Amino acid sequence: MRKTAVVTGASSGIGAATARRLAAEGYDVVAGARRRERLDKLASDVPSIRPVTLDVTSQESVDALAGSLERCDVLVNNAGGAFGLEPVADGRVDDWQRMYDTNVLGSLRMTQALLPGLIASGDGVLVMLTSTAGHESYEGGGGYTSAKHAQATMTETLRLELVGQPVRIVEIAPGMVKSEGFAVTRFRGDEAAAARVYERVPGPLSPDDVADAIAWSVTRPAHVNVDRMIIRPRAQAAQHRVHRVS
Ligand code: 8X3
Repeated sequence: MRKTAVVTGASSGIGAATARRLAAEGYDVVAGARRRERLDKLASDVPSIRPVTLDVTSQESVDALAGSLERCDVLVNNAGGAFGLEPVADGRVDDWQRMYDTNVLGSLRMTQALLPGLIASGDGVLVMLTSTAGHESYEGGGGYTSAKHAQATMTETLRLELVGQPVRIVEIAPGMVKSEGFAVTRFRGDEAAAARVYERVPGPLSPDDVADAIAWSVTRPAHVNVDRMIIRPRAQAAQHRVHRVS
């Protein structure tokens, strides 16, 4: 029997790379995202990817996806993002709401809906895509870092609450990843500002690098739980310590 993996935020970046990689590992992949045309394109190249329109901020949408599954062996909570870079004093409440609703509550909705299936599979794996921002703070990142800290803490809590159950709880915390969209969204569509984030950095991570870490973690034997993997470019020693070539 083939295993099924559900990946959220699968229309681009880390989510799309993870959907492709898990399909290559032999999983039937349910790829969820709001942008259906992009999902259809992804699925048209890979027959074992099933595209599903999904909005993780909608309980109805999450429940509809859960109800359509025959089984669920792996859940990758990847949907989320960063919106805005204002200091806390000037942060927009609607940006913060959006960051909490996607990164934190979106992961909660998906986890609650799919956890029974993960446990029933006999060896479920739940992967939370957090970020190094879930473990460090930086100026202008208050909304995103606090949402990612919350998501990281939720992951630890789940591991504590579920010990003894046949489900592994994995946190993948990437640093600088050059993926279409992430920085552009953060800079409210300013592509030039987004491009400057990666300027002269010799080798930021790619979405495939992160998908590789996810695939490795979920394909370990059932008794091996990769608690947390922090993965950064060699050129990034810490959030503020990025090597740029001159
Ligand atoms: C993204 C990493 O460094 O922009 O999750 O916060 S960072």
